[in-house]
Amino acid sequence: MRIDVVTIFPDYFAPLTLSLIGKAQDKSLLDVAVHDLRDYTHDVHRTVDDSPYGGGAGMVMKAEPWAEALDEIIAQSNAKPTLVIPTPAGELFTQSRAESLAQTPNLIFACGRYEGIDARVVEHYRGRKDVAEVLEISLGDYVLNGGEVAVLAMIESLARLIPGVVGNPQSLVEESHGLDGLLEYPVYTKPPLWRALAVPEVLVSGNHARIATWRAEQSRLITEQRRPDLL
Ligand code: 6GU
Repeated sequence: MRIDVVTIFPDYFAPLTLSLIGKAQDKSLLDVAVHDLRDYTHDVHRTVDDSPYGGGAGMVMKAEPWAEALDEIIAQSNAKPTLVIPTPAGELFTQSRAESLAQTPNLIFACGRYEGIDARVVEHYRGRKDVAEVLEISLGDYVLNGGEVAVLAMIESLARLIPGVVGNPQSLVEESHGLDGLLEYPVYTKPPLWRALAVPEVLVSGNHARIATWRAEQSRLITEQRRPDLL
């Protein structure tokens, strides 16, 4: 999978060289290229923003550098890319969205800052269905200063679903938002007694059927308590 990220803060993406995502890049399962939006400006100040039409607080990112960057990246793509624009005004990012993005050979993330990107950029690429699929995606109902942190989260969650990135594929099934759509059951390791707290007896019973039943019950209880909307 090829991922292109456009941002005015390329340094935000340094963590992608670490851990499983870094190893995935070493193994060529994943190829992440980060582009500085300011490289697509032509004035001495490398201007990427301007004041909003209609007035109001903050600045808006200019359409021209975005289009130059995106046109170049799209032209270099082998397959038709999916263009993801992180915005708190987008559709909610979910595990099922991560699963579908993990199957996309070419992803482009356009990280907006300030009050967002001139709306004509999305309008333009939405109208060019021959060259890209456009998605506006939000991580949740809160506001970040820009798309960078959201894109790091999206890349981590989709990259771990690419075959070979996570060592044991079974660990992708038995986790929160896994196959059953429930939250994960609690987990324990040695020692069996720690600060007067014992590991639940069933887990040391060796009875795999009882263990599976207990875990399914725990998942349901925890989901009921914390996220009844998932049931
Ligand atoms: Cl994707 N971007 C920004 N700027 N804020 C957010 C978000 C995205 N998701 C939640 N808050």
